[in-house]
Amino acid sequence: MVKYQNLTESIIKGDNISSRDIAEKLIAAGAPALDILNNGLVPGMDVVGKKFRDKEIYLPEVLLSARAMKAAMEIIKPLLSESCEKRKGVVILGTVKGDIHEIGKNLVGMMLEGGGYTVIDLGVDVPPEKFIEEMKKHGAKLIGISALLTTTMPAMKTVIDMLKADCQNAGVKVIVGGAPLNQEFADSIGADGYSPDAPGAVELAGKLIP
Ligand code: B1M
Repeated sequence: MVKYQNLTESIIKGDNISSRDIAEKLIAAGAPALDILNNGLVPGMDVVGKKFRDKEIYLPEVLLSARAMKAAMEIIKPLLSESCEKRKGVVILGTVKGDIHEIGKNLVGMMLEGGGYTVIDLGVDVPPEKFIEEMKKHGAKLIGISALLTTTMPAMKTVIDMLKADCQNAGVKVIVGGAPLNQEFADSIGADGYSPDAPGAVELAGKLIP
């Protein structure tokens, strides 16, 4: 009988064959998709993040773990969307222009989906005007921006400034996150919220667009 812990271990090991297989077995055993995400996948990536910070593992291992997480997500994602009967608002999500880091952004997206939001993921290296364009297209009330490079953080302010320049966008909120950010930076660029992690982003969404 497979357990969430087995899935966590496959993520830490970076084994995409096992992670997919275990996710399939958990689904077959009746485990809810959201529990698989919260109790199996996220704890695995948390460990990987800590090990990387402590220099116990290096970049290739982080990338293997991300691949293992993606493989399991392919199995649970369709069920994750179905599991929330009443969808909440739409969130436009992306990594800021000039930045191609996506692992943290993807985690945030998955957790928001799991939390009942419809996520329009614009991917990486997203131009400021694209955030605004997609927000309007989908009638979204929340934009989430991720940045992992100190050099790309200022481009987050460009999105916020463009948003605020048009009074028709009043009521649209922006949340930001990414390893080099903090609350002080978020405040300085006029963001409506900052979270250091993916669960915190879901909490923020709940407060800003309940
Ligand atoms: Co790069 N990289 N990287 N990298 N990379 C960092 C960020 C770096 C700190 C490594 C280092 O030097 N120690 C450094 C930045 C230094 C700086 O800016 N001061 C760096 C650099 C320099 C670079 C390049 C410039 C290297 C080069 O080419 N010379 C280059 C830049 C390319 C570009 O973007 N234009 C580059 C490239 C890459 C790879 C492509 C190889 C790869 C990315 C692969 C991918 O994403 N598909 C990569 C990786 C993997 C990393 C590290 C090792 C790991 C990042 C990661 O995925 N962490 C990173 C080192 C580090 O962070 N310690 C590093 C795991 C992830 C789960 O955490 O993204 O922080 P994180 O997300 C967290 C929270 O931050 C938060 O929730 C997540 C989950 O809890 N969060 C949000 C994130 N977004 C959020 C949004 C929210 C709310 C919360 O609301 C919207």
